[in-house]
Amino acid sequence: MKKVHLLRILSVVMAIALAYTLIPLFSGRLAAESESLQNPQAAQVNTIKITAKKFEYSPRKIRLKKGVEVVLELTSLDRHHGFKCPGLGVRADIYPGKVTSVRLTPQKAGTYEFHCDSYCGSGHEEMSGDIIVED
Ligand SMILES: [Cu+2]
Repeated sequence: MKKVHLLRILSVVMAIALAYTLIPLFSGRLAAESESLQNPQAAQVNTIKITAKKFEYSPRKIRLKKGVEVVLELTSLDRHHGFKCPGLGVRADIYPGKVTSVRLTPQKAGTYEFHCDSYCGSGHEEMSGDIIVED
């Protein structure tokens, strides 16, 4: 009799513990879903993949919209390169087999040159491209 009573208490305690773990999970998910319905950009930030190799970037021209956040995903196809865009305050190292993410929200329209700032060989000085920010 006493044992049955104890088991009943234990199962109630466990049910409460389970509810406490599951409810925040569910409500967190609901909040995230309703946020993405109200503001699609909160859930979806545009990603632009850029590859680097001796002695060029692909793509060489990147078009962005003023005030719209993007993530640049940089990777190298051969060796260590740099990615420096002084006009937008961006600098990163790019390695083969690794993705370097740079988050950026351009605030001013214009053309911003970027280049490799890690010496990579005879064509290093010409390794560059443009980020074009449009209104
Ligand atoms: Cu270089």
